[in-house]
Amino acid sequence: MIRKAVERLRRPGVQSRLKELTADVNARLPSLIPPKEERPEAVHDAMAYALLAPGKRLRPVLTLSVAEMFGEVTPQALDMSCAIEMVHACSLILDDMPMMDDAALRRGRKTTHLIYGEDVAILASFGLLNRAFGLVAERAQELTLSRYTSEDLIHLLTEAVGSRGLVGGQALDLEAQKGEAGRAEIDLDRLEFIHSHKTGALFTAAAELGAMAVDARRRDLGSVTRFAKNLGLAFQIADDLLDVLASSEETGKDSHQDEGKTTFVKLLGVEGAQTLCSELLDFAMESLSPFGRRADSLREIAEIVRTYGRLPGGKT
Ligand code: GRG
Repeated sequence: MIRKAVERLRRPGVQSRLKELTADVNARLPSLIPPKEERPEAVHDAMAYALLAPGKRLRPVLTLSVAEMFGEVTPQALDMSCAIEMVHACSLILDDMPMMDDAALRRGRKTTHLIYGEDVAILASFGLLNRAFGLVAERAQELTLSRYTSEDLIHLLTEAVGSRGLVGGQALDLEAQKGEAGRAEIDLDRLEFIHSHKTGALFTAAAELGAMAVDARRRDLGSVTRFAKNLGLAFQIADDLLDVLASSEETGKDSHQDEGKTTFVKLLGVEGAQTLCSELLDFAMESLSPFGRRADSLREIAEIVRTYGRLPGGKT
């Protein structure tokens, strides 16, 4: 079944559709944040610097591919996908800061705090986060949905970001790093918890938001959630693999950043991590079976993640 899916993906149409969706996101993002000339100029400039840097746009394209599977890419779905990218950019600014990962390179450029200072970088990250929530609230109110309220959409994002989502995963990740220097050994269960929150939660919210924005049936939403959870965890494992296997020229960010951390690669070895990544993607693909050919863009996203984890050069 999986082989058949992969053969279908070789059709040129699917890949070019993902490229079109990526282009739609890139074209829309600049108009959704305040202009750099508006006060406070430094914060707005830093927001644009972090958000418009050349990222892969995987999460917003996931939102749009799900929306398209159940309906179409509406202007509301497009803006909500951009809101997801804003949350992601916010998390990257914070993650790169000295008190967290202390990274110098992101998306092939100096990290935001190195250009603008830590004070402005923090404010820019909150500026992006706030704009993301505002945008989802504005667009959700324009929708007439039979299955979801606008509050459901906003609530989805708040849960994904909060202490039961990204914030929680990051907190436990930092705690684990401190523990390694002194005590706590971290096992696979705890690592899965950390990454399914730190990384998986935003993938899941991205996909669910796409489904809810076009009023997908609740039963179908469940399949989308299963797909995105497995995809998000697989993506984090692929990211761990790249940290070991690829150079910073290839990834556009610092390599060997995870040296002091427990990662899937450290616990399972390169081959073990590759196998787990691939198995999770197979599970993800299985959740798409009710949707037939309509899910081809999602299958392609999963294949991109599979390739990303295998080859050095998952460049942004
Ligand atoms: C308040 C939003 C918020 C977050 C605070 C800092 C933090 C909590 C969480 C960190 C989340 C994080 C940065 C996880 C790493 C996920 C990851 C693998 C990022 C790389 O994603 P890519 O490769 O990046 O998609 P590009 O640059 O292509 O967008």
